[in-house]
Amino acid sequence: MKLGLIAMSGVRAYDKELTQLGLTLPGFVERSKVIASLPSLGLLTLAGMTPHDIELEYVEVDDLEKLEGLPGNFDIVAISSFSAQIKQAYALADRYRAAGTCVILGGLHVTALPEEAGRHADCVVIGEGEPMWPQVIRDLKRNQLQPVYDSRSKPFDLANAPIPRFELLDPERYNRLTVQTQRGCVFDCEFCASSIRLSPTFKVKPVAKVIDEIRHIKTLWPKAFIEFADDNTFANKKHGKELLKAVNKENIRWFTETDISIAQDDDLLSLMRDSGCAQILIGLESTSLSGLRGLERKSDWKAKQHDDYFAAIRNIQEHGISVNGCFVLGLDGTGNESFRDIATFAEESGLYEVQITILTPFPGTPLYSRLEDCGRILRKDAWELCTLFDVNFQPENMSVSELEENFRKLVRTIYSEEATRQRRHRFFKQLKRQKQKEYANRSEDDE
Ligand code: B12
Repeated sequence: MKLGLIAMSGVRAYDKELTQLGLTLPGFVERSKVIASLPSLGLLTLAGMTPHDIELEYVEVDDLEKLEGLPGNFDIVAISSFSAQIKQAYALADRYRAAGTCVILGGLHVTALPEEAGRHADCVVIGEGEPMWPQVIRDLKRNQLQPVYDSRSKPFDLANAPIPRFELLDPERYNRLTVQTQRGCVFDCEFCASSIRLSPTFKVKPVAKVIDEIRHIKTLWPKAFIEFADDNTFANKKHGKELLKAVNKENIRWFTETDISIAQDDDLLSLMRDSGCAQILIGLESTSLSGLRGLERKSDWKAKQHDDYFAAIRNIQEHGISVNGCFVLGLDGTGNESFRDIATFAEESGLYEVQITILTPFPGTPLYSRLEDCGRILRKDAWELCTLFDVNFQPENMSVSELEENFRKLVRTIYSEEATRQRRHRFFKQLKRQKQKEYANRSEDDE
């Protein structure tokens, strides 16, 4: 039996003008080039649970239009799904089925809309893949594959996580590899379309397991750069510190996403720096309190952090860790002033890097339901717009074209060569000042 693991791997923005603009801006291109080379950890994880009598091949499909014929000669294909490329995934699935190949669909989009996905597959898997995959394989072998497997009532313990089969990848093609250390989140942000939609409860992977994965990667890529495929790596500070102490011995460079509360823990920050942290990405979301209010639905946590943003960024960066601060444009409670405010904040806060995206109602999110209920979704089922760079909702305090046009302008401002250079320069100057201060303090202590 030959099983093809198929990841859709293209997409940046649907808006052609923005794509064109992105191609000419150094800061914008840098990050997209780097991350575009990440493989599908979801599929490699399932591969790690697939018995060895099943032959496996990992394939990435970027653009269906450029595809001649169908990749591989597979009996079954397992296709992963994000919303932005789901229509291409469905078209590919339809082609495979027409050619007699059995199609299994799973992933974030399929979990949000299993009925839609079911129209293009022999089988859909809802939720985390691991709890159901052994049964899917058993049923496949017995020729008794079911149309739907739902893992939502079978939460997966990450202590049982398999080692992803990174050896299926072409070592020449990848320079960064992902490792997941946790799933779900302690917060509940209205727009979040990430692993909380698969695993509503927050859970962490045992540190020893994470290290096993890193070591496996190092056998294949001795100088691997690791990106933790987490939503909030340091939500659990105790686990985070244990993890960092172990990572410290692995001699790697790594990147991750987390929240601003790390700024209150100097020990954690020192451990991050010492263990090879290259940069962290933090969702600041908005520079204004009115933009932050109501975003986090459990305790309005994001709004409560607003007053500490500057001090927090300073403290993290003074530890030698550069911060990529992320902002969402088009949030309720924000208007046309928000574009200028973000540009000013980027300058005054000393942020090393800035990421801006457009508020995106992904299917299955509370944001989507709310906007749909008030008739604010512009195009129903237009999942190709779920790129984080395209507008598919009616903003509260600006027109759609104002959001689009001002977003493009802000992209030009923030990612211009000069602004990017200045951000880098400010960061390194700040770092130098901090080192001098530490040196002076140490000398005083010695005297
Ligand atoms: C790494 C990453 C990427 C990589 C790799 C993508 C890939 N092929 O896997 C790259 C850089 C290529 C990428 C691209 C994009 N990304 Co991205 N990315 C991530 C990131 C950081 C981690 C994803 C990850 O590895 N998770 C861990 C794995 C284990 O989870 P998983 O893939 O969900 O798989 C599990 C289940 O879903 C299931 N499963 C998955 N597939 C299948 C298939 C079958 C058959 C079965 C049975 C089960 C199954 O089993 C797995 C184990 O439980 C997340 C954010 C985050 N912190 O999670 C964003 C995220 C997934 N990306 C996102 C977006 C928007 C994009 C882009 C549209 C950006 C853009 N403008 O181009 C593109 C879309 C590309 C596409 N194909 O459509 C959104 C997607 C939201 C959504 N619901 O669609 C996320 C959640 C970030 C966000 N801001 O919300 N991304």
